[in-house]
Amino acid sequence: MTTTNSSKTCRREALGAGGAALGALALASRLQAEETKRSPVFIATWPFGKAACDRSLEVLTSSGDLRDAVEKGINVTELDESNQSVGVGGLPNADGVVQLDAVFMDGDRQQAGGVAGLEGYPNPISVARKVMENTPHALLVGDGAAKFANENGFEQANLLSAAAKKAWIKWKAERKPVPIEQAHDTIALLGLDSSGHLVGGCSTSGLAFKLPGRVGDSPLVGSGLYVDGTVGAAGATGVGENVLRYCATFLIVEFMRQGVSPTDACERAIRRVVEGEQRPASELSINFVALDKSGRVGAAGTDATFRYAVVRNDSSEVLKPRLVK
Ligand code: SD4
Repeated sequence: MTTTNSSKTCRREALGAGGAALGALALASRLQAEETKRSPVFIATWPFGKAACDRSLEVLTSSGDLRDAVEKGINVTELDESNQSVGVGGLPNADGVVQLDAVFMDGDRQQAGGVAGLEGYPNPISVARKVMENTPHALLVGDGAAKFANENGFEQANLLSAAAKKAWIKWKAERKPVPIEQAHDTIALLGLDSSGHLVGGCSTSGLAFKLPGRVGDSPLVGSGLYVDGTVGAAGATGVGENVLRYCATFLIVEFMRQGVSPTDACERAIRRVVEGEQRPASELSINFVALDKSGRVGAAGTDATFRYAVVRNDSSEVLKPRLVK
């Protein structure tokens, strides 16, 4: 009897414990379901990134397609002639020719496509996406990139605005180095949808009056942009040479993989570059945005003027990043 009683007691306790375990499981799966239904978020470099992210959210809301959302958001900046570092209106190279760089990445199996030194096409991010989707390659350059754009139905346009031409003529006459703050304004835009899918893009005309053929960090996977669907994404703006030699956005994602927050991950990458360069941060002009898979965002930079935009269902704002000195 005693045995039976105690075995009954044990069974009851076991059932109780089992019930608690079942309850915990149900709670965990509900939390997971809520987690996977998180609000979408877009983050982009510079204040003009806000209009781009607003557009991204609009496209995501109406189409549900995150790739479209990221592409169309970046298109807004590319077509804004007043932005002198991206797409139409971008400052040209030393020969007076606008050469554009862009990369598009889908974090699902690190799919990527890029174009570098592309001339005559106003939306390099769209061409980059096509490279990713329609070719087995990850990067097309120069004439090959332009031929691909043409064959895929992209329309050509004059990219050299009157203002950019004027700035180039002045630069040629004076041959003075361009202050870096005036020479960069690249857009890197990262998006996370409510199912946890991550996509990003980066688009630029590169540094003003660069040597013809010079390619910066922006179209290079792991430099101007990196998206790992299992961890998070990061994007860069600033002096490409100081970003690409350290694969800085790859580094940021790797820090996030180790559990570091997006802002701290950006700062750590900057510290790594500072250490490698043995120069003060203030000389480097490198700025980053980051987004992890759970929707946390962050940014850090060495330029006091750097700002970034974050857009969610219930907010759209321009924020001050952590300044690394
Ligand atoms: C480049 N990183 O080509 C780009 C320029 C840039 O904001 O970011 N401008 O080096």
